[in-house]
Amino acid sequence: SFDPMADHRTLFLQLALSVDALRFGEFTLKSGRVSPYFFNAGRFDSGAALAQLATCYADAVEAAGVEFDVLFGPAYKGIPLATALACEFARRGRDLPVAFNRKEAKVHGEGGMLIGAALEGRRVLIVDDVITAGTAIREALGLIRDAGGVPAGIVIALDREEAVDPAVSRRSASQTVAQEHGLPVVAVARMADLLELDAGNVPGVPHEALQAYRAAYGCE
Ligand code: OMP
Repeated sequence: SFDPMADHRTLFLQLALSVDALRFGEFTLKSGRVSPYFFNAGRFDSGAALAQLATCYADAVEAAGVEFDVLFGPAYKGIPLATALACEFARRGRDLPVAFNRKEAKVHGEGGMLIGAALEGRRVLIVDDVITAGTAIREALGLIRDAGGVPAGIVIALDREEAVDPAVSRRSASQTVAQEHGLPVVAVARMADLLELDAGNVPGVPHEALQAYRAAYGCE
């Protein structure tokens, strides 16, 4: 039978549920919004889990056809994600440079805020965990431009597809970032995929609470 969800979406959501990276309850987000679900990329805390997650990211990036020269993982959550993705691309025959930032400026030693490959003059793909209001992604774009890099796109595991101010606009934060910066925002899975998976009756997923949250804050 026809599966309307691309493989990497289903695989990622099932993987996230199995390692408890996707949890349900009551969570206060960075934006202050109270959400019935939370995605914690820190639960991908073993080599095997990170490797499987990286295959999902790589499949999503390849399906989207984004062109870039270097991977960038924003501190902290993006660091293992970009690194694991670089390993996965190498396994697929493409050895890509990878870089990340530190959060605290270092005054001794090598100094600077960036670690790893140079960004200057290169097309940079940001690798991060989740987008809600887009604040974290905007910060990463600033870091890359300050280092002379050219942002080429963003890949995240989960697009929560939330409108920043639903009373003003129902456009999602990811759509807004994509339009403002003229960049592709690639998500391995989206809130809509979670609801679709849920429609298949996954135990423990509070369908009505998720639907209500999406009706209140989701993009159209
Ligand atoms: P924005 O900066 O609002 O896009 O939120 C993204 C950040 O919020 C992530 O990098 C996390 O630090 C955190 N977050 C999660 O990790 N998982 C979620 O499900 C939701 C959030 C959040 O606070 O919105």
